Amino acid sequence: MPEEINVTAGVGSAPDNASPSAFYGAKDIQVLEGLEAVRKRPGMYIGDQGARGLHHLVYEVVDNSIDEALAGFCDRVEVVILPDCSVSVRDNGRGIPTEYHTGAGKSAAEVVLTVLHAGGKFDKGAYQVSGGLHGVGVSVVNALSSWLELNIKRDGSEYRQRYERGVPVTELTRVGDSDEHGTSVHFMADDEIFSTTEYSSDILKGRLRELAFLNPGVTITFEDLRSESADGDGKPAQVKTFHYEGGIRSFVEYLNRGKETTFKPPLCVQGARDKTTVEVALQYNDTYIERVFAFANLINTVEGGTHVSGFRTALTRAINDEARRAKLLRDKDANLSGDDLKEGLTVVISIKLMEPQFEGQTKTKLGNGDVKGIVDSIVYEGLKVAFEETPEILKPIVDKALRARQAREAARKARDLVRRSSVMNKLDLPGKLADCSNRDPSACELYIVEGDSAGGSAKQGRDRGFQAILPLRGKILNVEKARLDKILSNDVVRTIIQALGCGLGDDYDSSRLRYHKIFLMADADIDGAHIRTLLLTLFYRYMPKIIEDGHLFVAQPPLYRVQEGKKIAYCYSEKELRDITSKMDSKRTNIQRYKGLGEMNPEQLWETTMDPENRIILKVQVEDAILTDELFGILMGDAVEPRREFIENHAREVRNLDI
Ligand code: 0RA
Repeated sequence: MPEEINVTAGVGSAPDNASPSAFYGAKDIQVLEGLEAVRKRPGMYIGDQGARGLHHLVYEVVDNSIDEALAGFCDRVEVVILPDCSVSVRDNGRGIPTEYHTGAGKSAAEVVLTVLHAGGKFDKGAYQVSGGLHGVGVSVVNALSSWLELNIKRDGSEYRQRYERGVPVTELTRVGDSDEHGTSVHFMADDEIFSTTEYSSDILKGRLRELAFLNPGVTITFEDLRSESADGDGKPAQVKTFHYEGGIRSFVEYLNRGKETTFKPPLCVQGARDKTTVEVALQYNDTYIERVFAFANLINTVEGGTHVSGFRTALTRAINDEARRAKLLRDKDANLSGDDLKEGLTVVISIKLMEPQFEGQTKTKLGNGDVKGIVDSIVYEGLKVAFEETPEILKPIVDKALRARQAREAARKARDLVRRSSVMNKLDLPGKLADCSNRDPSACELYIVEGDSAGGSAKQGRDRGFQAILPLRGKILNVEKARLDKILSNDVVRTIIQALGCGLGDDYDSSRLRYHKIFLMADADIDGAHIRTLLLTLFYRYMPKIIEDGHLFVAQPPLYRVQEGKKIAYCYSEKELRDITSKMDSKRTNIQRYKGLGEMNPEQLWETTMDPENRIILKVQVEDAILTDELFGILMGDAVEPRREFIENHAREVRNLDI
């Protein structure tokens, strides 16, 4: 241990106003050990060292600014990606305290920036985002940045300090007068730590927009000054401003933009009990999909939790009670069920509580037991009042739920048919499926292949021990636009569901999944992309657990085969082709371009795309639930304008456009 400390110990200088010793004391050594621990196991603090962890750095700093806003001291946060890919987050909060901290022997700011979990909020009374999921503190960002420049304005002065890999390389220095207040953290993610340092401006904008909805009154701006911005729209960078006085009501309007809604504006309920505040906004649209976005202390609780259960109970009870009172349900009608009320529901739930308990695989499930009852009673009372004030919105909701119930009956019948034949009986598997001989799902792979000819090559090329092939032919239904009964009557969907064996929707059962690796294999052209998107939509909307559990992959067939004499190489991108051919004698090379999977013979398909030793595969992951939801809505939904906009903005990212 001590050897490692020595390496960094000499880098920092002891500030004038700090301990008189020129050497690090015991406390500093603790600090260095702490930061070293972060650099050794970044995953423990920020999730991973890929794109997700990288974006996490920005969220961590922004969350600290948002904490200032929650405490009532900040109404502006500015996020800028600079041309060198560093990120600056500036707020007009109180500014991190700068005074000398006797106990620590350094400035309070240096404590906040170097000591783990010294988020330093001494006012325990406030709700804190940084007490939650992210909550690792700016010191972690500091430790994982090759450099970080801190700028603080407070008490009439402006201060500055620079750190390198977490270690202060200057003192916190007063650089001038200022009558402003606030903090600016400018950092460069360390490329020794992160496998990528390329931010996605869409992902950052998604979270910043979300934060602006959740904190009405706070203005959050975003600017991407990189020349090749991830936006790729070729337009000069512009400042994007997020500011929503309407809060989560505006959030629901945003989620439902371009869709027909049963009533306007969204219904809103809010209340508080025992230091827990509850806010809910909801609206029904003309789709068949339910979208529940729930937040606890501004953290997106993707896995749900007690606040979501409380909401569901209240919604069902309030609508049934009011529908009976208004004689929209007759005495002989059965109560509407929670499922009847899901179709087309868009809801945002935001609660703030003192000591949130985050559970679940990704620590995004709220566990506080008392929250269920609190949310239930606040939402129930609030909805009753709302339905009394605007009785006209109740009828369309009840009518829609009654239609949903009928359709669900039809769906149940269709599903029973599918289910009965999906019991693990080889005879009931779809005829086109070339199954593998292994019966252990964790060892088995299913290739869902577009087209019969590619399917034929795949069947011949595969290792039949553990690889099954399901060729698809015919139209894949766009599940974004259809209801479950119709979805289940579609041949292609049924074939897939039967082969997988795990059911779908509420019926999904992971223990019945027959393959733990599922590959989507389609041509590298526009049609292939379309088919892939349709399949992804089916999985995302009806079997999201397959994606969450990491079972879904996209196979990556090569685009070119290059041969020079006996040497053969496969290229998966244009760049690879350039790199490889530049090293070859072009007169003697033969370049074959694969227009589709069908052009590969079985051996080639095995070698390049199916052999676990050689193949390149892409795991399907959902980085940001709201962004993904939006994307599927845009790509597969009814409205044309947002789709055109998306395609215009992203056209430059499409590399192998082949119409
Ligand atoms: C510690 C104490 C206080 C504020 C902060 C830290 C703080 C941290 C960050 C990080 C980014 N922006 C920030 N703004 C504030 C309380 C300050 C006080 O009591 O005056």
